[in-house]
Amino acid sequence: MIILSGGTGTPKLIDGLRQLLPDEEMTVIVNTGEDIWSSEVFISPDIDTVLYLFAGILDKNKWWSITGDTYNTYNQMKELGRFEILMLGDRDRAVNLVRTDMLKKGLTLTEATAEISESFGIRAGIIPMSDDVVTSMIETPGGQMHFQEFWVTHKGMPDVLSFEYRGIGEARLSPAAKEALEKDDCVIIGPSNPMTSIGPILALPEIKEILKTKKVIAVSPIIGKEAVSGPAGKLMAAKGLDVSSKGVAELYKDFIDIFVYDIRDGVLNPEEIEKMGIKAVALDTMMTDEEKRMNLAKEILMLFR
Ligand code: FO1
Repeated sequence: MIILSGGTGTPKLIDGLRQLLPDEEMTVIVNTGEDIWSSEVFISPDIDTVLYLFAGILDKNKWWSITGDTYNTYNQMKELGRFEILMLGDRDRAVNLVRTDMLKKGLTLTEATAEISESFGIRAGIIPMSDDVVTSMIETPGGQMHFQEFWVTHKGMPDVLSFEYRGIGEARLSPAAKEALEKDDCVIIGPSNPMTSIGPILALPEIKEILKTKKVIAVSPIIGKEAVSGPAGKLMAAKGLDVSSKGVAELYKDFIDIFVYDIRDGVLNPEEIEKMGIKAVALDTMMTDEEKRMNLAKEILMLFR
């Protein structure tokens, strides 16, 4: 099973899948468009969330960072007048320092992720979407800024005029991701932001053509007219897209077979999805506890049969 992941929605679904599938049967291809350099450390938040999830140390209140982490370094830096965009925990920083050191020594992000994964004893495949640098940059009335600056520093408040995946023109799909996709016919596109979590992965060359040859199930991160969490709505609107599950299906329609939307969605007419040649399935996608995460995962696995 291949899972395209980013943000916090898809990791919740992976948490459900882990209750049903052995970790070694899962390969997660992860967004790197939100990666950021901070105080000489290269942070890859979406990779880390998946790493910590499989390592059993993810803070499942926030769905990022390590549970019970301390913030001594972050606080000391602040006292010294160094404000970091991301509040990075001490253990989390250690992982990111190790990664940065590996990258400086010439390892690719794929190799560094594999080594860190192995150190944690992780049996799932965790692969960055690309070894090239791609960065989600948000254009606001106050100027262009990194996604993390928009989302964390400015709490997603500025108006969004447009956004771009800087570097995408020169970026290639990670060879390891391509190899994993060659070996597996089942793909889940998780309920993550279709603009800044899944969008950068899909913007890479080749991936859409590969997905067309697979059985692909996508889960909508939008219920009615609003994103379950995060800035997906604002970013979709900035691209002139309909902020709805139909808008998400439009983005994925050329390469998905099944579209899962939420049972509470009062706006979506499933016939409109079926007209795109996609099977529409209503499920409970609000993964607020372990049981709900497992139930959604179970229903999705049954759809692959
Ligand atoms: N999100 C926040 O809203 N505030 C933070 O201080 C913060 C710190 C942080 C540190 C490490 C990390 O891996 C993720 C962190 N996040 C934080 C989450 C991050 O901004 C995004 O939610 C992810 O990129 C997923 O979209």
